[in-house]
Amino acid sequence: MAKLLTTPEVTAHLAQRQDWQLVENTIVRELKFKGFVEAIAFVNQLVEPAEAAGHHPDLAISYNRVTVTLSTHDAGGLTANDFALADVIDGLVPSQSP
Ligand code: H2B
Repeated sequence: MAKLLTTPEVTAHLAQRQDWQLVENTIVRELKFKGFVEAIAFVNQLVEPAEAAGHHPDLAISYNRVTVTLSTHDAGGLTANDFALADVIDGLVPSQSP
């Protein structure tokens, strides 16, 4: 099982990722899209890399907003796997996303 990160390690990872916020023992990014179809299309893009990594985001969709919450459930907190998946997700965000 992946090792839980220490608080300084989490702080250092977050310092490099301005779009992610620490919420309790998770990291969260909120994204806004043009509409529902675009939001769902984005979520669909996450399926393959999440499956490939064996690491899955918690997702909440509200019309054109997608809230992505990452934590390692098996470890009960944040591990390197969460920040690796955050980087994959960041790479999928359309640059024109408002
Ligand atoms: N995703 C996340 N976010 N955390 C986990 O602990 C986790 C997962 N565990 N996806 C994986 C699946 C595990 O249960 C399977 C057996 O690989």
